[in-house]
Amino acid sequence: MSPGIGYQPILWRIPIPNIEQQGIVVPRCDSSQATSETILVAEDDPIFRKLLQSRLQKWGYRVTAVKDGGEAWELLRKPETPDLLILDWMMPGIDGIELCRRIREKQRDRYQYILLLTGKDDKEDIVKGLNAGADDYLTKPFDIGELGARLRAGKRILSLQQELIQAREDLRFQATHDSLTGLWSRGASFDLLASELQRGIRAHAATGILMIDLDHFKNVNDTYGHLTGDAVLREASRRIGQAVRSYDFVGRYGGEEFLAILSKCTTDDLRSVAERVRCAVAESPISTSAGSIDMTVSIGGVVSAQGVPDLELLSAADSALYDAKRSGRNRVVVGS
Ligand code: GH3
Ligand code: MG
Ligand code: MG
Ligand code: MG
Repeated sequence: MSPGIGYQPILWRIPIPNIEQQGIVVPRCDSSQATSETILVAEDDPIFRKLLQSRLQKWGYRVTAVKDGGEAWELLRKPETPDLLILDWMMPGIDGIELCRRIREKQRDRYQYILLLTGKDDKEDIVKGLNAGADDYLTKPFDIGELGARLRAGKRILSLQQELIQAREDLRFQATHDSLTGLWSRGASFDLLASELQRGIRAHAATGILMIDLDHFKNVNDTYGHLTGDAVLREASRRIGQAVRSYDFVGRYGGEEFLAILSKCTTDDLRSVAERVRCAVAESPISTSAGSIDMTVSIGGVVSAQGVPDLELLSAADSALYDAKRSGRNRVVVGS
């Protein structure tokens, strides 16, 4: 009743070392293997369902047990569903194979590992089950220890998959954020500006931009060194990020220059957000390991007229910033 030699479920796609071959003892599945994993069991035979449920609970799983495919599908359509599924093939209504198909068709950000329970051990049926989207199968009646081992294999796949998702998210973050300040990177800021301007055109709303530049920042580096300069940059970035509205974006445009993109923004909004940013940086000295350092920013802002290209807007904000610098720094100038 065991799977044929050479049978490898999803494992063929992701190389996983055979831990038993490496001489590592795989513990028997018993109650000492506490796990907080949740499992969905869909099984129409009440005795078998109860048996499965109590054994899985003994192993530490949180179990949701349902009596047919329809109930299982109701649950699986909810946003938060278990990643480990044990589905009986033969059930009234929606059977295990149809459930597999539906689960695989559904767009989901996390993979669900499906162990199919079947009374069939005909090769063709097994192929049908795997083709429908099952990752593995067990032919009834099965050894309970084998069930435990197969669930552990499923959990290994799921945790690898979680690691991959996490790695992809980390890479995405690194590619779009500045490593020193955690703000959006220059490239991502341009993309955000372009899409925000497009959104503004569709919504008949203006977008505001602020060019924010630290005043006499070179003096900080010259007086205290670059590491202290970095600390000041980080704290100034944090203050700027906190002073804008929750739906605005702030990016690091250059060395000590920042770009804030303010969606749905009137000239009055622009002025008030810019003043908040200016005050947030200037209101108290920035404390560093080298002592407290006073810092101020100059800000140039513009509000987009519909359809003005992003580069023209940036250059208008840049000229406003230079006006702010020329007229004494620590101030906001709104250009047109
Ligand atoms: P202004 O008021 O006219 O803007 O004067 P400023 O000194 O702020 O401007 P300037 O362009 O002369 O100097 C900017 C300095 O910012 C020079 C550069 O070394 C420093 N800088 C740029 N990026 C970083 C960084 O990541 N860390 C540190 N510590 N310094 C940086
Ligand atoms: Mg059944
Ligand atoms: Mg500067
Ligand atoms: Mg500058």
